[in-house]
Amino acid sequence: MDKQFYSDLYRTMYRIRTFEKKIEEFSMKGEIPGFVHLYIGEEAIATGVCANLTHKDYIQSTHRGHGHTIAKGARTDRMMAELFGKSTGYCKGKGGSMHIADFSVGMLGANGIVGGGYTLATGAALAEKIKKTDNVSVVFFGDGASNRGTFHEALNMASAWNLPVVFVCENNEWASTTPYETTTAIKDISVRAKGYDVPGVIVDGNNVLEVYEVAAQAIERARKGLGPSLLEMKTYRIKGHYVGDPEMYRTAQEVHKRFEASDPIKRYEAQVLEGRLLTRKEIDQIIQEVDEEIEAAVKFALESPFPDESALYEDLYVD
Ligand SMILES: Cc1ncc(C[n+]2csc(CCOP(=O)(O)OP(=O)(O)O)c2C)c(N)n1
Repeated sequence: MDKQFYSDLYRTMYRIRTFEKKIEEFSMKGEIPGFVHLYIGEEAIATGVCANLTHKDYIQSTHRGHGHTIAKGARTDRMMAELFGKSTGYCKGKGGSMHIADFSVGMLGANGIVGGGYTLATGAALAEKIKKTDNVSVVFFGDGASNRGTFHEALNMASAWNLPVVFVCENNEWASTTPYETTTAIKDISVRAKGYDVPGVIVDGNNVLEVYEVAAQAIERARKGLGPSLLEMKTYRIKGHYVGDPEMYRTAQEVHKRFEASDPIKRYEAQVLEGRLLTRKEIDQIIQEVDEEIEAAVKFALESPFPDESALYEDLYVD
């Protein structure tokens, strides 16, 4: 791996973190309409997985989708504008956080329906198989979503039909206000892979290099026509379920302790500095460039117009 590889991983993770912090700030001020779910603390997953994908590959995202969208290569200015409800946004300001998609980079969409992505990603994989390409499809989902019936239906079909799709579970230990163990009978979601005769792997989801390596194997397997895999990324939800969540169900100390121990950006920074893969100066340069990019994205969003009233009934149906 060359320097570019290591700096791209840092840039993507830091870009997601910085984007999310801005969203939190403006959402708390009431300037961003609707619900927003932040990806802070989970950046290594989207970053490590998507580093293995090209724009011809697909991803299907979730309600917590900004990180996936950024990691797949979408533009932060158009995302920011969408979140502010502006006409320059990805959905012309009419969709908001949970509907952002960018087909030009293979990002098929966020999804407000928990567990709504499996069948879409499996369908995309089936299309690629029929077209005889070596493109793959990845579906991200939470631990809560793994208890939806669609998970089992899609994984079974993907395995039975040997489809190029990778199931990436982001086990952050929470589903809204509900802790993992109260809703899920098994300790590890990855063991469900056995029931569908596919590889199931547990990954440290806060270690971007480990995520990258395990995802590389699963994606390669899918590209070669050897079928799906289930990857369980162990992580932790650092922020409330949504911006503004009073979080009555856990203590701030508990969250602080977990973040201190597992912050994926801090951990990666230590790895690359220790291993002399990047210098402090190179990291600071990335930080400065990304800070400028996100400031410019906010400016773009703030200066863009809201959609015109006449656009209310446009784009409701796709031919
Ligand atoms: C079908 C459906 N049921 C319930 C909800 C409400 N809801 C939104 S997010 C969420 C929790 C999802 O938890 P998880 O899948 O673990 O993802 P996380 O929020 O932890 O990333 C729920 C229940 C929904 N949006 N869709």
